[in-house]
Amino acid sequence: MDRLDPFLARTLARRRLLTGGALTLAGGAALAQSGGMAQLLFSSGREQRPLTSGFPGKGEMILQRNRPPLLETPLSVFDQGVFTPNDRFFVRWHWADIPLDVDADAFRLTITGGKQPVSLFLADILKMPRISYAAVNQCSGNSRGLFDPRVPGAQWAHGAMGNAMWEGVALKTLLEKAGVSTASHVRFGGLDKPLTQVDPFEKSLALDHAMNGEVMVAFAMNGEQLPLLNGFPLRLIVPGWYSTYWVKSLNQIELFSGKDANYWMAKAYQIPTAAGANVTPGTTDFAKTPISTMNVRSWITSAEPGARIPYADRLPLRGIAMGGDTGVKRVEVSADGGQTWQDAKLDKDQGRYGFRRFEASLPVARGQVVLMSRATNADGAVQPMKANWNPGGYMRNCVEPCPVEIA
Ligand SMILES: Nc1nc2c(c(=O)[nH]1)N[C@H]1C(S)=C(S)[C@@H](COP(=O)(O)O)O[C@H]1N2
Ligand SMILES: [Mo]
Repeated sequence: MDRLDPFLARTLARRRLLTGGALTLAGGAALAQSGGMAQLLFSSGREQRPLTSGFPGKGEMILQRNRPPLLETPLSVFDQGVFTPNDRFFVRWHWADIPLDVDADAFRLTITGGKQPVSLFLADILKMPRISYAAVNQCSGNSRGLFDPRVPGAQWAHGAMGNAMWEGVALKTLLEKAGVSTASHVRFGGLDKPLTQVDPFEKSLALDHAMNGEVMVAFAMNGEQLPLLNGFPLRLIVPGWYSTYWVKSLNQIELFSGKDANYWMAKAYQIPTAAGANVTPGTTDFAKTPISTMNVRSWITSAEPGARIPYADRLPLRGIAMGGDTGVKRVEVSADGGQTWQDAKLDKDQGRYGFRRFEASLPVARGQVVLMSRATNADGAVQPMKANWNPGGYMRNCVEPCPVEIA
């Protein structure tokens, strides 16, 4: 039987971000706030951020920066389901000149450096064989605001991540159309542009990785076309890898040989080669390598840090875990700051690159309680108790204490 297919029935609709109204993203005008403030617990204490519903296609988000937009997903959203709704999915752009209006009929994806140049309309791509899977999109600097001592960069709490069901064409299929010759790498670029004479935001992958059949050029997210702020009409999905590689509004693919000298590969997004991407705080002189695969993490989502919870002799807990570049094998929970642990019940497996929900119920007494969750992935990697540190604020994956008051 034919699957209901909203993408072939009609081509992707033209996406226009600014339709007038109060918000002029491009002009950097003040945002209409929805009133509330988010309380984020950073390493140096609580900080407030405005909540906003002022961005087109987005519900209530934590406003980290206006232009270009950095919008964080409130933790409570992750408590509502294993997939992060498109209208609550975090947003991150590097350059202020982001696409505000894309004509889906005129849009083209070009592939150069192969045996023949290829230029594809969206309609062409929609006719190609598709793949689909769940995968977590997580910023390399997710949870950076919890680094101690603090480091510069976007001060995210834990909401610079989201899990979606992605659908698109395997990058391999597209590269085969171009004819892979002797290239060693593949570079990806999007429609956004820097305002000054600096390197555009471009990332590259080794050819073997690009051809693994999993790396995807996606046109759909959770069964809908991509929101413009999340990369309409096409974005790269590199499952298991940090989202710095997940180039949005992807319109250029280039096969090349040799080392990528672009700033975003050669200079930015470098992590220490040391275990756990961990160096002594303050150190800047260490062996570096480009960030790549994600690590195992978990979060309690049924309570926010600092919450007051009415007393009952057992406290029900819920949360989410991710394995990094493999599945989640186990999640343990603690209500005594990590002295004793109990296995949580894992919810349905949605695929090894996605979130896995868990739940548990723990005996608690009245007073201050520190809740924790600790995940183990399919490779046996366990979240460490101690946080890592590096100057970029990358790859945090320690057990996150969630202090609450049972009253
Ligand atoms: N074209 C383009 N793609 C991009 C970026 C960008 O600045 N431009 N930022 C990357 C980074 S660092 C992140 S964290 C993710 C954010 O994806 P999202 O906005 O869909 O959540 O997009 C990635 N892809
Ligand atoms: Mo990022």
